[in-house]
Amino acid sequence: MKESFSQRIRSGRAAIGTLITTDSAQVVEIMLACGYDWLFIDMEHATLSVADVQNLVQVAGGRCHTIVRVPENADVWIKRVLDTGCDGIMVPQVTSAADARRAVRAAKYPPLGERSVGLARAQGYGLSFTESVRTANAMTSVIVQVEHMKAVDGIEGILAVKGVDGVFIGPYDLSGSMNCLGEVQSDAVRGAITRVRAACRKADMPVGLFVLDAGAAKAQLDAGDTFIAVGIDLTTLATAARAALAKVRS
Ligand code: 3PY
Ligand code: MG
Repeated sequence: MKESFSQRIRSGRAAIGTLITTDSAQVVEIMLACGYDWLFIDMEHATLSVADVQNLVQVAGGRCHTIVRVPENADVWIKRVLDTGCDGIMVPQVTSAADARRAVRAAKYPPLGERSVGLARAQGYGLSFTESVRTANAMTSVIVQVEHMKAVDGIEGILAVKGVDGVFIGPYDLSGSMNCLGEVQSDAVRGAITRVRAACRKADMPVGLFVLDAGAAKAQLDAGDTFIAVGIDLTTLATAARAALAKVRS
């Protein structure tokens, strides 16, 4: 059986990903050619539909892990996204143990949760139903986003929820909840991140983080993050395009 994303982020080998926000097979192929370990496909802040997500997951074709951020913590999104055959979900704005339980309930089949049963791509359109249902809970990762001070304050409760496979810190929303929007390198935000990281380490929970700037990513890995997402497809394009033009014009 292939390695699950959960196993990967527990393996000790850093998993480096990037955000995919465009409905572009070419972008996925480029990121695969670059060697990214996982794709963070974003439905929360992008225009991607469930059909778009399925196309992107098909293009990835199991060559790297695909984790899809659902628009919100709701079973109507979670079951449809998981039925595309992606490797797991990223759930935004998990601020309490109850939120984490809601995500697990929608993402894991009984007895661990109450995931609704489909006969879609993830189940081989019914052809591999028995096998996929048997392995789904182990193979499907539930990553909860800690990105609000309420979540930082309640981190131990969130970490105690069975079925949570990893914690992913969202520094930007976290900074907003601390009244210092965008100041992700401020002492206050860094302090909150350190608290979350320490709690995760104590609970033996993989922890990851989003960084816009690749220069900052190495420090996060050194601090103990086991998975990170560096940059967003369109910001990577925007930054490179502006830099190229500036170079030519200078
Ligand atoms: C945030 O920084 O708020 C994020 O959600 C990054 O993924
Ligand atoms: Mg966020």
